[in-house]
Amino acid sequence: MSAGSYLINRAVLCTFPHVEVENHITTQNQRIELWGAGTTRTLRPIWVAEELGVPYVLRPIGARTGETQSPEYKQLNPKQKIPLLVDGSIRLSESLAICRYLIDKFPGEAVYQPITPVERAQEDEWCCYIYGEIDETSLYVMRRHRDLEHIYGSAPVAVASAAEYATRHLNVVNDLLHQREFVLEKGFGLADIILTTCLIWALAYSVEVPGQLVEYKDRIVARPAYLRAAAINFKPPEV
Ligand SMILES: N[C@@H](CCC(=O)N[C@@H](CS)C(=O)NCC(=O)O)C(=O)O
Repeated sequence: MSAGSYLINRAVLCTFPHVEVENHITTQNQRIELWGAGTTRTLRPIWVAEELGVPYVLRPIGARTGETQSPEYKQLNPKQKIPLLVDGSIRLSESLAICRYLIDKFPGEAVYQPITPVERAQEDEWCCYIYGEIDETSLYVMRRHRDLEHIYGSAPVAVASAAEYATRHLNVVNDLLHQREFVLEKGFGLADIILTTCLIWALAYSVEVPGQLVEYKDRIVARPAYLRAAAINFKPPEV
């Protein structure tokens, strides 16, 4: 079976004319492929692509469906995680790295692109902080040791502490946003995409989110590109 032949069975009928969801792979295909749908991490690259008008093919494999475990997918991504970007011979995993690649390759006014070393570092500072402290250290710990306790073990103390830890760091971001529309003064960018997807996740997990951040999230998710991306990412597969 080729890496993509399972898609014959998993083809999603997409109502978005600019997004192709293919049921076969052609090796000459140079269009960007985004693998993975259904989670807040897979939402990130789809959202960037929607903001910047990147033409892409969505391969909507899901988390915990076994699809990331297939030998064919393991060949594409030895980490067996989603999301994954394939652009010709380039393969990239890690939602943050994929988003950054798309922003650099398809620059556009909708998403701030840091250029100078200082601009880069300032964006990295917030992306790493939000990703490291809130996504990985807090929310993913809650997911692993509560939702996925059958795999990773139940750890209620760690889950409660992770929720408190998330709130502590969300308060720091809340303070930052007192007088700013976006995480960086220069405008809407990658740090906002990482933050907003974490806020959606945190609220779904009943983590205490400071009020200003809830307002911020409501404002950001009204963006047309977000609405399209969310509809594409969370669209249930048609069988
Ligand atoms: N740090 C990675 C995390 C990727 C990750 O853990 N993805 C999950 C779904 S959100 C996954 O692929 N889990 C394995 C599986 O579902 O089989 C990123 O941000 O891309």
